[in-house]
Amino acid sequence: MKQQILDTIQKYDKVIIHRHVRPDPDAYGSQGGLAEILKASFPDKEVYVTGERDPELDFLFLPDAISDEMFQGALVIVCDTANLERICDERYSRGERLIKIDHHPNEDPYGDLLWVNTDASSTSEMIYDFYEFGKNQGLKMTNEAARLLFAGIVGDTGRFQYPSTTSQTFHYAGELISYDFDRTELFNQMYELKPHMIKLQGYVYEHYVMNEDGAATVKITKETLESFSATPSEASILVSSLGNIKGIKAWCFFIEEKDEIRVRLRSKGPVINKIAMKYGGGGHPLAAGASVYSWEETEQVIVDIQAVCKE
Ligand SMILES: [Mn+2]
Repeated sequence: MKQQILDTIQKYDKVIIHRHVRPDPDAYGSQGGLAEILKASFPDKEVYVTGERDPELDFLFLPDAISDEMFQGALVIVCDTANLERICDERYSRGERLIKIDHHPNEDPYGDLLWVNTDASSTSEMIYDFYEFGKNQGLKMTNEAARLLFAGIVGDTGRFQYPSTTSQTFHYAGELISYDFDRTELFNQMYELKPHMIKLQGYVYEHYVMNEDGAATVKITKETLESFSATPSEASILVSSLGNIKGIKAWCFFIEEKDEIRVRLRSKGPVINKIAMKYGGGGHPLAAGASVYSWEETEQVIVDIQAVCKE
């Protein structure tokens, strides 16, 4: 598959790379890392990154402005995105060919070429793997590509803590840090929290509820967000903060947005993406998300989380 993808890239003069909505460092990292590798390897090609800008991730890069016409005859590659609905920038279908590169379960096998590796910690790890595979066929790594891929791996592994981290992950991360970028600055950009966020984290620690089976939830209403001057996407950054509570097995943040309540699920063992799917969402077995449309509905989600923790 890697050879087919490389052959296809070589055939096209123009490559447009997408990622998922509500981006995280792996979405940006795999998208931008691949773009940087392709730009360095094929200076004659036009390579673009598209998708709505997320100000929280400006330290990684700013997406390109792309007109509709630019999709004509382009090769479109989508990174880190399990299903079509989650692709950021719906013009992905306007290209000539579509490639999916992802590490989520392949629930929605879209695209003309698909490379899905659920054993990879991150799509950024897969992009490094792709570079390794193609470096004797002209693929070049750059300092900037290394910085972006490292950010993606760090983000999706929770700084190398999650079980998805393998010896290959460490091996690739080790290769990546041999490139010239400021790792300390990158970690600060990824993990420093503004003072209002630390206060909101305090609210989360004070208000989460956990039962004897280790099922925990916290509800963050619009009013709460307003009182901390925080946005829903800022609140979702705190989801992992409950993970170090002794005895916790699975947990959920309910974050009220304009017309919906985002359900952000995390787990240390019980499979929670089935719960997400039940509510029209999806994700990994231990990290998933969905949306519900009333606070009554959140009660049913809580029952579901408690059930998987009891099993
Ligand atoms: Mn990912």
